[in-house]
Amino acid sequence: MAEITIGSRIKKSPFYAATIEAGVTHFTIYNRMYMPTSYGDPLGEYHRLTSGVSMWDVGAERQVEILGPDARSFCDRVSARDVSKLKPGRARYAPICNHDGILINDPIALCLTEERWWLSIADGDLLQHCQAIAGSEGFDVDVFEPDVSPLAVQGPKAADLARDLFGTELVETLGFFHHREVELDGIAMVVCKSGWSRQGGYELFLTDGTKGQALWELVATAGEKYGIAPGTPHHMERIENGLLSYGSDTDDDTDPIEAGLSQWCDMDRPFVGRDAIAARHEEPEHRRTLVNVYVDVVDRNELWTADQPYPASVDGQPAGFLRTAVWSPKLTRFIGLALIPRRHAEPGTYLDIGAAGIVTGMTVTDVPFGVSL
Ligand code: THG
Repeated sequence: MAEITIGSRIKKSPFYAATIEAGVTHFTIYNRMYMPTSYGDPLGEYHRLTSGVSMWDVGAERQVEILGPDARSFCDRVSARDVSKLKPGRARYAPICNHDGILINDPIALCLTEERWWLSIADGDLLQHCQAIAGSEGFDVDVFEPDVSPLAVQGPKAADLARDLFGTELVETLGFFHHREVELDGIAMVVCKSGWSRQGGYELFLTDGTKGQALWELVATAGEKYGIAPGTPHHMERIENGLLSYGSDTDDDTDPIEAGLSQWCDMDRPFVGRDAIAARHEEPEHRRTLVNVYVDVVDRNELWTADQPYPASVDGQPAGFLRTAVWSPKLTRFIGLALIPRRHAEPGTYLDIGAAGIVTGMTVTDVPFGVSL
């Protein structure tokens, strides 16, 4: 079993010490930070997330702050989604492309004030991209990383916990993707009703990195009566419920349409990458698409450690990749996401996979995994 070296080149979140103390067993590297991916009990963590409440160190979802008179127009220029009318106190999922139309991140954009926005980023160097575009196109903004670290509280009991922490008024008035500045026991944060699960919950954007331990303890203590325990963003739950993992489900040549994000792309505006995306899809049959698949697995225990993605084929010809595969506790079978040529994306199509005999094949389905039949 290989291990990862912990050192100063990779940044630690303000909750890092608390996660070690809480028994984290697995990290991934995300935005050049350590991000917990398991505390050693994937199924237990899944069930706590789907039936109780779970707390996650997602400090690696770094912020890019856009500050200045052109903050709004700048965010609208880099975002494939129209954010030109986003109000202060609101957030929006906002895919971002490079000039070639390739998806390079899928942050949540938070409008704090007219002139102050955060892009809460997935795994990719969005800071440099934004700094370069702000400079080259002459936007009157500063683009930098602020001291902000999200702690997610997710699960059906997250609202009860939030009520105990922040009061009934906040829980009853804060809608989905709304946020507000709050101070709790001298800890300043922005509370947003968001998070990378479909179980409901909040993200506490800590705005003072010296208070990570204090915030962690506050949430853990208040959550005791709801059976809270540390968890992590969870692939079983998010694949069941159709949330994209940029970089897991996509590769370096994926545009947002291929990634299934067309509903978040407002193509009638001149955002960075718009023309290139349109050109890529002039001949849509030459493009790929991300599909849900049922996965045939020989050795269930091997899948946890096997390397992904898996190359797929049809009639011996290469046919894209199974990007991500997991056990679904809800459907009691293996499911996954595959990035494959459109011509093979018809529901019911079977694709071969030769991943050292662990995964043998997959069948495309158009049934959303989150729907109980
Ligand atoms: N929280 C924060 N930052 C993040 C994530 C997060 N950065 C990276 C990653 N997650 C971004 N990915 C997503 C993907 C989907 C959603 C949120 C983050 C999401 N989508 C809803 C949907 O698809 O229905 C709502 C979209 C909308 O209404 O705008 O929630 O989780 N801080």
